[in-house]
Amino acid sequence: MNSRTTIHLTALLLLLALPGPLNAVDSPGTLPGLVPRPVHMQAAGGGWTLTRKTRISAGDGTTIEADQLARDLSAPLGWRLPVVKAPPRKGDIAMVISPTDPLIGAEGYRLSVTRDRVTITASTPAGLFYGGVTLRQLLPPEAFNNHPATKRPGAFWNVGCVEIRDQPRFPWRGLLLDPARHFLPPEYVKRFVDIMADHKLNSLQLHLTDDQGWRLEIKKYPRLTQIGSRRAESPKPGDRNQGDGKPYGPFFYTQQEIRDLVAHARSKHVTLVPEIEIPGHFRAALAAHPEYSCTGGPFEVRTRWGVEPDILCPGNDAAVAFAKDVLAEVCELFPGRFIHIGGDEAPRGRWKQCPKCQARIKAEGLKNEAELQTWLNHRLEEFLASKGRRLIGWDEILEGGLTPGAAVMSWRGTDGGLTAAKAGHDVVMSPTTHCYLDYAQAKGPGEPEAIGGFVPLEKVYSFDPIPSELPPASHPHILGAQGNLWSEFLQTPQDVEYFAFPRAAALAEVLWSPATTNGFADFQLRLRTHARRLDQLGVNHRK
Ligand code: TNX
Repeated sequence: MNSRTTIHLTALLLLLALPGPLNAVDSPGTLPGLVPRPVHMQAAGGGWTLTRKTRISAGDGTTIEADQLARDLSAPLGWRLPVVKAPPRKGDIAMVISPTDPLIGAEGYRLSVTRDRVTITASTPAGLFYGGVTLRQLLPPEAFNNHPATKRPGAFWNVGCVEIRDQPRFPWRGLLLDPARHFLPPEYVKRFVDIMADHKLNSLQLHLTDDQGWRLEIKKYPRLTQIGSRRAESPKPGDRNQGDGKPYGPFFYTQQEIRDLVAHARSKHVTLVPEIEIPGHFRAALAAHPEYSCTGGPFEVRTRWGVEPDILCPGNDAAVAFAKDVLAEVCELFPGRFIHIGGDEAPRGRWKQCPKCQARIKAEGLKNEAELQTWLNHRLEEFLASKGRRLIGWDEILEGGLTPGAAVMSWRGTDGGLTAAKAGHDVVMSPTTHCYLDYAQAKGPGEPEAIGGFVPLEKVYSFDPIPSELPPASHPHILGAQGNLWSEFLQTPQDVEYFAFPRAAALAEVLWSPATTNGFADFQLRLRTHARRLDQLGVNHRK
């Protein structure tokens, strides 16, 4: 490299590192740092300006999304864009529902920015919402702040003219939060939903129960939260085999808080997927109800991480009824299609010794304990189907044979998902290799303590949820993927955000953008702009 190239390179790097001007499209023709990258984007000359006179012209059926956009922009603007049921004037933002547009699927949109106006067209409210998210990303990063970006009245924001046509590659674009190990207050879960929606992520799994805590109010069984929502202590930071001596809890979500969360998530087009672990990771439930175990207990809520040998006793009719009762209340609270029953890491040793479980195996003609878990899943699946819902579980539910309608979340690699998809089951990919956002993202003394593993940003970005061995006819069975923020070592919302970002932004792009357009270098370049949005949002992202 000669010295001239070096100077040019240095100048370029300096330019990239400097905080940019207020408009996000730095010059016509360059790509603004949109994350995830849209399917099609054509920049043109000139621009549109958001001023004090800008209104949102809401076409038929668009008012809710128009109000949402006005609300999302009101904090950084310091005023609320008026939403009007009138044709757009020069300078306005127009929202249009066009139900028959074949070019935009269920969640797709077109966004047209001309000198005269911005037009967002979609065939559904979700599409309009995502068009709004893209428009906010076209504005300066300050558009993501909670406070007015400027004190100057009538201050304006520019957007370069651009035509965007966009739709997601996958319908399930998910993350998992684990309030069972370390609780996250409902207000924080709302904020997390907002941040997800800003990345066009649309599915949030809540891991509500585990050995270390039961975090959901169940009216029929008040002991679940009276006993199960607290533990005597937690593992000590720095030495997971020692206790910290600090009582933890009671922490749980009331049913009212869940209803409120569901409504909030719905407004951001995020589906909440409740996970109730059955039959394993069940110790907090057994502390409250030892009668549903194989041995009868007594038990305490687990105070160390790891896998618990005592699990639900499927040989006992009352225990099966208990599981269904819990799921009945869960179905009342969560309107989404899928109910997650966990199913992972359920050691079957107790079942081997349990006369009731052995009697069940015999009576039902089952081969072994793995088939007993399938038998249990079958009961749960029928129960959920009777309420119009579908069962999803971790890939262990494949071991004794899958029940007919079950969907699989593949975490121990992608093979389980591959097998299930080939057999005609729906699959969400969540392999530890690419999707475990609780694993370290970098090495070095400055990095926080983590559970183990190593999943750097580039690894997440390189993920393709569709295994190359899967025949094209089965591709539609891959619903998408999910990044998991298991929280043994994520004690606070700040920890969650540090582990989530920027990796969740990479996953969002994997799930939204066409596989062919993705290039890590291009993503990294756009991430510079996107990191400024995360700063404005106050997200504790890894820099
Ligand atoms: C495995 S993934 C688990 C979780 C842990 C996680 C830690 C899965 C279905 N089970 O219980 O929190 O590893 O990375």
